[in-house]
Amino acid sequence: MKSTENLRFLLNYERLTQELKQIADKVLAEERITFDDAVYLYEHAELGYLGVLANFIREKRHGDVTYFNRNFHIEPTNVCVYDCKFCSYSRLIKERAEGWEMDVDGMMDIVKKYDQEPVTEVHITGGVVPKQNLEFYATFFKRCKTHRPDLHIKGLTPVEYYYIFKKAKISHYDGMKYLQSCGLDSMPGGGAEIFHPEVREKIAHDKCTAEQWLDIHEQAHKLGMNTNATMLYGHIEAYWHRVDHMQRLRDLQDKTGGFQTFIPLKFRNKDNQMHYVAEVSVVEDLRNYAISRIFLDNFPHIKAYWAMISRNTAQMALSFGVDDIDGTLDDTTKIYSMAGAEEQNPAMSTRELVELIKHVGRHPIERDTLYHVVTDYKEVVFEDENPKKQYYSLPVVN
Ligand code: V47
Ligand code: SF4
Repeated sequence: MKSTENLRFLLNYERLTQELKQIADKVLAEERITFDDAVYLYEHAELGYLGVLANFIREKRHGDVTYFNRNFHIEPTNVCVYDCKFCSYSRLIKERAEGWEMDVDGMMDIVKKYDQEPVTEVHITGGVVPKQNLEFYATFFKRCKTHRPDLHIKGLTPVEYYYIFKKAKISHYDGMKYLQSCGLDSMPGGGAEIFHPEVREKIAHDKCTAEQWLDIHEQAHKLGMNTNATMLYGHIEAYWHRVDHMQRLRDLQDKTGGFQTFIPLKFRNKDNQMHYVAEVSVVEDLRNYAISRIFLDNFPHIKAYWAMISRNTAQMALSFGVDDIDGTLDDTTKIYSMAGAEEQNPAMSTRELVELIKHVGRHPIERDTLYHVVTDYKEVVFEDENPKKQYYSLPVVN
């Protein structure tokens, strides 16, 4: 473990502003930083400083371990009743009539395609349409669990749930309880965008509010489900909007402890109504990962979605607070490729992902949804790989 003195040396401590010194002292003493501290970091802290502090927290909690999960995605529809300005779905559909709406059989056909694959999770996400209502998902969850009981169902977001519970005239708690009894295991982090109404009303004016999003997660946590949270950053929001977003998540996490992972999602501007908004730089992506790792002290994991930010940025993110990389197998999630994601063909084999992690001196572990170890790849040598091959290793400061 790096000593505090050595970390201060790496921070160039004596040359820091008083504010940056105080924030560094708090982080090194494992104390919580405030809202104002986080805004100050966004406005004034440079990349190296943030990397040292975020990596200190990351290594304290997870050492060199970097998690990944083998899952597959189902997008039941790409049509949507909502009109989020950043979304590349709705506009393309209207213009090119490229919409699809699956039925339960169609979704089961996708599940069955993976019968012989060692996947542990199905991640379900997509648009919102009237036909895919409470009974539609209840039927699908039941059939999926009957077909493959060990497959973890990480399904839908409060955007869908708010819509279908309202139509079914059922409370958030009762709706989540019912779907849990049908086989739903956990919830992904989508639909959060930016919570503050000043931004939310401009980019996602007609879907669930921040309060509704947070309440549905709270009910899921009460039922013992683990969930994730995202933040769509790098568009029209100010830094303090990002901090406000994370503050609301940190507060709920203090109350319930049900969040597992925070996933910052970089806004991509292709083929959507916000195409005129420039995308932020890779440096800003790394700063954002680091500040979220520092601020969200009660979140166990920070995840990078490599298909969205590129393989190289994902590797760098592992030194800026990230301990989890999403997406293996054939992750063909259309929502990102349509929006201009770095990887237009976002498929990576397990071997490629393991090597990507090892190349930056980290220790790859395949996990299940709840972070139980499935396979430890530290010593695994792939067929035809040179066992003497040396991976780059980070220098250790004692
Ligand atoms: O809520 C839509 C985002 C999210 C764009 O929980 C965009 O494990 C960038 O939440 N540019 C859905 N992002 C995906 C999601 C997710 C992804 C990976 C893992 C997990 C998890 C959850 O996609 C939406 C929205 O914030 N999105 N359009 C865009 N143009
Ligand atoms: Fe619909 Fe989700 Fe796209 Fe918004 S982001 S329009 S809710 S699919």
